[in-house]
Amino acid sequence: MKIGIVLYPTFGGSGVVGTELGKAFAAKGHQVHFITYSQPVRLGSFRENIFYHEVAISDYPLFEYQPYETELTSKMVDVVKYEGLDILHVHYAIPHASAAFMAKQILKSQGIHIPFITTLHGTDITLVGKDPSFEPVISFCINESDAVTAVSESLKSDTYKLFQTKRPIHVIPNFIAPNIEPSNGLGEVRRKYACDGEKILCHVSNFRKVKRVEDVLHIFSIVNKQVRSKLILAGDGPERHIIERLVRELDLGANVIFLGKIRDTAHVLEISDLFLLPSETESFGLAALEAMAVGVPVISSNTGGIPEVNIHGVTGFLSNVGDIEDMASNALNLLFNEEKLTTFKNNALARAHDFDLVKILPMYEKIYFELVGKSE
Ligand code: GMT
Repeated sequence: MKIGIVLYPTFGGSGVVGTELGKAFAAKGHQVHFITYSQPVRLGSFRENIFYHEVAISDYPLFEYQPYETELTSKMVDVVKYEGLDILHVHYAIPHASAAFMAKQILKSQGIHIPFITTLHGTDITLVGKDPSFEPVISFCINESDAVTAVSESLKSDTYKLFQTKRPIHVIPNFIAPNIEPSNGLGEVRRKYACDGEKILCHVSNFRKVKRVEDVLHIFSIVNKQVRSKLILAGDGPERHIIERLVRELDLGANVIFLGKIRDTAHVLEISDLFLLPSETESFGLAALEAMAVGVPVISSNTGGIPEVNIHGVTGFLSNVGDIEDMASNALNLLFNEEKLTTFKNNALARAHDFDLVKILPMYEKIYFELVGKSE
């Protein structure tokens, strides 16, 4: 099959999921064409069956805002037509689903049928999407997509609550890609960040308000008073300067390490004892699953789709959003008890296998085949 994948090529979860999915389909022998404005960060080096089509963004002086959606649409039309794609899979509703709808109509006028599948990832529905200025477009795109998937039951139910749609939404959870190469000399790497006997807590995000990175610091501040520990923060984003200031205010400078944006977080997670994810809302929490996949228990909020991934009292603990005292006490509960921590680490690893790519890939593939087999 020839598959076109449209995504945000950045560090965000939707881009990671779209890219890993494309890589997996290419490995299975499908031809995969990524269509986006820059090379997806997780794409890696040259691979068989993978093609990348860059959407060039013009800077015509008349436009105060460049019409990305229009340029994306034109590129989609071009790639479908000249590469002979069978299906388009767009990750994130805005503006990818509306561009796909438009591309589909243009191609239809030229006698070409192209089905498109839209995967809803979270903020396109729960934050950006519920903004009244986007609502009519998103409702329309959900209704016009040939198939719609959501990454959790929670996101599916939010979509029905927030949008005018009754159409079936398939829940296909996010997954773990099997390309994490175990690193050598973990102990040595660990010693670069923490002294012997110190614990390492970790948080990875895009430092947006919704991630509540301030809570991460407050939790760590409580933990650090009772357990010798370090906090590693990976990622970057609009809240980072606030967080840096808070680190100074809380006098945590010696114990908090900012790594900034890194491509491969697995190696940072591997040296961590606990992962903190106190988000305001989270449709799935891919970062938590990635932590669990290398055996790191998760201390998180109980919002959105997180409880579908992190099991309270088994793979970590869940608390109400903003309840930093409870999250800190849950972290200490594990850090004080080495045996319990080891059990939770093993549980986290085992739970992550429920989300192995081999289990998830056929769910998408089934939809692709159904749509491609069906002509309008
Ligand atoms: O978390 C973000 O802000 C990025 C966003 C994205 O679209 O890249 O993540 C969303 O999609 C991820 C992949 O499906 C999910 O794991 C995240 O939970 C979801 N983020 C939110 O719902 C806030």
